[in-house]
Amino acid sequence: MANKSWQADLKDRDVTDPQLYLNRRRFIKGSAASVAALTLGASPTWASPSPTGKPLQHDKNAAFAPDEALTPYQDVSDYCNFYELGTGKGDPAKHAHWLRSDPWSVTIEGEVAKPGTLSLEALLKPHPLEERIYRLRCVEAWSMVVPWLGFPLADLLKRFEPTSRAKYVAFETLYDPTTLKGQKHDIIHWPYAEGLRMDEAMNPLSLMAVGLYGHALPNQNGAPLRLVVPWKYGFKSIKSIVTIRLTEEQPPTAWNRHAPQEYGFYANVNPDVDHPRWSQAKERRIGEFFKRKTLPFNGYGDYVAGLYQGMDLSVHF
Ligand SMILES: Nc1nc2c(c(=O)[nH]1)N[C@H]1C(S)=C(S)[C@@H](COP(=O)(O)O)O[C@H]1N2
Ligand SMILES: [Mo]
Repeated sequence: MANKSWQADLKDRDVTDPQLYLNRRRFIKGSAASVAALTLGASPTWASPSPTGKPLQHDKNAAFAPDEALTPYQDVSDYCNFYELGTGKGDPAKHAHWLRSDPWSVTIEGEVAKPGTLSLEALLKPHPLEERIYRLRCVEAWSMVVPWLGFPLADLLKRFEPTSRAKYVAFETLYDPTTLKGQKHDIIHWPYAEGLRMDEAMNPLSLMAVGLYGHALPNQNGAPLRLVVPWKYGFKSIKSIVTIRLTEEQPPTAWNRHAPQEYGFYANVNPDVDHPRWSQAKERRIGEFFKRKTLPFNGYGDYVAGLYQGMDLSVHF
């Protein structure tokens, strides 16, 4: 059932086009929100036009401040994928309260000299936050430009002292089907899992994010801690992480496991490798009408192309 809505969503990608979707939401919000609130007797939990999370102290990283229009906060928080909170693009915002993101702890295990489980506060303490404006492109061909707050994943991993056997990093999202009701549906294998090769994880672009637009992450965007890997399709950027495991073998990942012919382990943004059911040559930036050409590595080739030298990226897609 839920599976069908994912399939349908992909097939009807023009129907759920971000612009149409967002216009529809704005219309509903603008003209019918009060009626809906009266009828349902509930205050809408849709994202607000400005961030509501706790403001977070940070520095701006001038190296990642492209001269591009930012995707408005409301669109970033209203329109996204987070299957634990439902399969529709608006479900994560609507069901954001399903996720209890405080208190939170994270376990670092596997091939590290210093494994452990830390509270979020202890995990974050040594890491100053920076703002980095990154483009993120979903495999469904929409993209956005977001001022993330976070710190390099490499800095976090080094603290736990990876052993010489650590070749990959696996990440897992919280698993709690009683609250994260999307996990009651057998859409993908839960918990959501992602992975990076060690050199990808240590690349300075790989970001552990805890906020956006100057404030703590809204639940629907992966509170309290998520990955942002801007040269890969959005599904690699796993949300609400509770486990980080360093491994010798390539770890299984949710989408690769679900449909290996459609979603590779690497998932580098590559306009030359189409998804079997649609083209990856273009993308629609949320808020824009005309599609734009998708760039190899989502435009981050200078930083990361070297990681894949000698690899056939149409085989390792
Ligand atoms: N745990 C979890 N992480 C997830 C997802 C998900 O369903 N569950 N969806 C992914 C996909 S497909 C995308 S495009 C991004 C979108 O989220 P954002 O708009 O908040 O970046 O989150 C990714 N991370
Ligand atoms: Mo995505």
